[in-house]
Amino acid sequence: LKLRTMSLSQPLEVIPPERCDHELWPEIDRITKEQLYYARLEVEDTPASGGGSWELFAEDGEMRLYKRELEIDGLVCDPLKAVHTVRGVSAHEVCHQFFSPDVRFDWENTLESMKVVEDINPNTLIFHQIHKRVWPAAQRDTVFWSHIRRIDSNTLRANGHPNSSSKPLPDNLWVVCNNSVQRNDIPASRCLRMTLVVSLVCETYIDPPVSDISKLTRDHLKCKIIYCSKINPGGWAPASVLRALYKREYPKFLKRYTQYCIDLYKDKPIML
Ligand code: 16C
Repeated sequence: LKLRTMSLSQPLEVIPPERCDHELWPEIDRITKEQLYYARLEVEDTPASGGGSWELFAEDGEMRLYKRELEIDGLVCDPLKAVHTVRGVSAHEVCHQFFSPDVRFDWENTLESMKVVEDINPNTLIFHQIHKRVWPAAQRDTVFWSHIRRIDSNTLRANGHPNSSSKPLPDNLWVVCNNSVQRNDIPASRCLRMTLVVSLVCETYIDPPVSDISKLTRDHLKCKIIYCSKINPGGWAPASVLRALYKREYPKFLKRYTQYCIDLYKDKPIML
């Protein structure tokens, strides 16, 4: 309970790249920025990674989910991009819950087990997760680093987009990036090792604006959420089952996860 309470309110220290000497740090820094750029490209104007255009496959209110069909060595690896807007929570809060290991079982229902195998710095962990088995395929596991950071306006401008000048800048922006890492010391045992690159990019907009920050309430918070994933199943999985599975599960995940954040924070002080 103590850990949980702390994790909800404790502000995260943002570690500048030059202060981390872990061998993975250059990769973590580069991939996080690349994924941030990729996530913030507009679906309408831009190709999905690897070319081709995004295809809308699910829509519910503000939530829209797009996919692109891609097969690698006969395996379905369709990239996904989901956009959603919710009110009552900040980008920091939504990203913090996604990163934090101590609440993962509260919202993630694909898991059989989860372990933090390395603590790189306060904003970066390496996870080993064993996912629930989906019949008739073999069980999967994943090993990935997960990194959370706040993006300041200078980084955002340097990371700019062709259409960025016409878009309003968010009041703040956070990103969590998860990316597979090869770890020969963590055997896959009875599982097939899935690989992934996942990003959760959240933008806070103060809407309607407040002139006096002390008057800010949760009714002023609008959070734009962009969730992107590229998953390689890592071995045989029937294409039709896989596509039916993700078309059903990603919208459920996004709704469940955002509602979880809204419910969790509704009576708590705002963590901007
Ligand atoms: O991003 C999410 N969670 C993070 C923290 O756990 C992290 C983990 C991502 C991996 C989630 C994939 C779980 C799939 C397990 C079963 C695979 C069986 C394959 C065989 C099927 C015949 O980043 C939130 C994750 C939300 C997941 C929604 C459900 C996705 C369903 C299937 C995904 C496989 C896609 C394969 C490529 C198209």
